[in-house]
Amino acid sequence: MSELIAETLKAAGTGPVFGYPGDPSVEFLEGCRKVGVDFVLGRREGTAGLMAEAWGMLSGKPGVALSTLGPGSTNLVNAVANAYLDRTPMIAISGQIDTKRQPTFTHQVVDQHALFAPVSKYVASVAPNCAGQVMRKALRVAAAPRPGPVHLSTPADYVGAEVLDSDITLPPSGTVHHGLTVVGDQSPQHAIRQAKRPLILFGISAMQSDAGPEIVALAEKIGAAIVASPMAKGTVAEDLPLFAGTLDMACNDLMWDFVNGADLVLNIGFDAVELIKPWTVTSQVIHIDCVPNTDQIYAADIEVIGPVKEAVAALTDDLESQSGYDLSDVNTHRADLQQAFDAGRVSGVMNPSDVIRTAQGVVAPDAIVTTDVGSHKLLVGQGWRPSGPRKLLMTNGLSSMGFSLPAAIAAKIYAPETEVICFTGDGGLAMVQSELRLAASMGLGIKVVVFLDQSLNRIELKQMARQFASTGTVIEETDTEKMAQSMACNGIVVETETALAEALGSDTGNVPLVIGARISPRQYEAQF
Ligand SMILES: Cc1ncc(C[n+]2csc(CCOP(=O)(O)OP(=O)(O)O)c2C)c(N)n1
Repeated sequence: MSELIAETLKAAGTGPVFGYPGDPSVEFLEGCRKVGVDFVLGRREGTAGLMAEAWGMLSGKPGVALSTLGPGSTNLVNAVANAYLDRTPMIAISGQIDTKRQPTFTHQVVDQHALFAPVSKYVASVAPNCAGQVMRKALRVAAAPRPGPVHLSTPADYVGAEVLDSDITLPPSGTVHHGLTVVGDQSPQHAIRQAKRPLILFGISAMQSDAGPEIVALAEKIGAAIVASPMAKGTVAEDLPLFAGTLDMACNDLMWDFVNGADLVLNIGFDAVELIKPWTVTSQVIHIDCVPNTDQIYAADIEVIGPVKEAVAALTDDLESQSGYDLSDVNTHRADLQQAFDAGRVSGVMNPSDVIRTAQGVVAPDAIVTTDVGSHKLLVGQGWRPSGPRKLLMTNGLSSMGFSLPAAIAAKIYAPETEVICFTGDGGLAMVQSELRLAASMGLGIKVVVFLDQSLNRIELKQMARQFASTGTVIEETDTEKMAQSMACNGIVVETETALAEALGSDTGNVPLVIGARISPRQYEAQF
């Protein structure tokens, strides 16, 4: 059965299996080896799972994660939940005790179906009599809108067994045009024609559909300002005159004021999972997505349901050019946004926004950048200008700390010739730093920029706001250089923008470089 699973994954082109094995994984590892599916040994199931998630973000195909039974599977839950709320396709596979012992055995046995069900689109056991069909269903369910994880258990007495269902039939991929459903009493075209200040807010599903060119064409035709959701950044070039910023990251009040200034908001592939604050827009909303507006986080009296790229193109074809936003209004907003982004800088120290600006000036334009969770993410999310979709990876659904290093590792395996930069807080790195050893052993020349402030700043700021002491939010400094060296990486601490630029510009070949960027967190205090 293991070979059949591996062969199906190979046929589907899902990439390496990221995982951590145990007893019931032995046959599967051998199956992968025989079939020619690479196995990447993360240092923990949770981080291996996040590598699989990042692979799914990059490739659009399910990333594959593996764990053993019991503690391996419980460790994997976080990554599966991350993929679930980040709308990322994933196939997570865990070993399980022999079927005959499952009902009564206690040691290391947890009910995996119950464990994973709330954070998976589908949970099943793969059995010899249905292996081909379960794998086909797993692939289809993981990739179908909204994409997400499926979890498969592989009992120990099945993994090496002969399969009765050895059918490898892949589900179809790709989208054929047409077939939009419009729900509402009014046509979207009519609502758009009435609008004087239309605004497009695009999100994850627009990115997954590669709808950037269609969004720009629609915006230009109707004069719509464009706002990005964090996980969709790069779908539309941020230097376009109509681009007005990223929602729910740094400078958020300014962004919401701007969105509120629109008289019509077109939510294109915008997933409410990224909303942190309640939706406060009072103007009319049109929901355009591959799934209906079942969340009802915002009210939309018109829904256009279908493949996002095709839906936007069809709408654009139906419309005449109209004037829309005065570009000078968008320009003024952009200047205000830039000023707000740099607000609170302290002179004589390195500020968090300096790190981002410096990095943007040095790294290759097509670099893949990953960011972790914390105060730094809010600045990266607003300030970083990715060169295209899937060029800035972040988790903004579950938002689990410890994402960016495993994501950077997956990115470098996925695109070895592309520069990969990982931004992380010192708290987030401490959670997953053992993966640096994996990066070194695989010769992945990634650069890890650590915002060194000895603080779980995002939480410490909340304590400050309530005049509480910094209890449980201060972390001791780690010697970045020695820590990196102990993981067979290079390490350096920089205190100035010049030193940071030099480190980022250096050629580290295939040895990972950890750059501790010592920052003052004062700017965060002024901003958030
Ligand atoms: C796994 C996990 N635990 C806790 C949190 C809550 N949390 C969000 S941001 C943050 C602080 C992050 O600190 P650090 O990595 O140093 O980044 P900084 O905020 O200083 O930029 C915490 C604890 C989380 N998002 N994920």
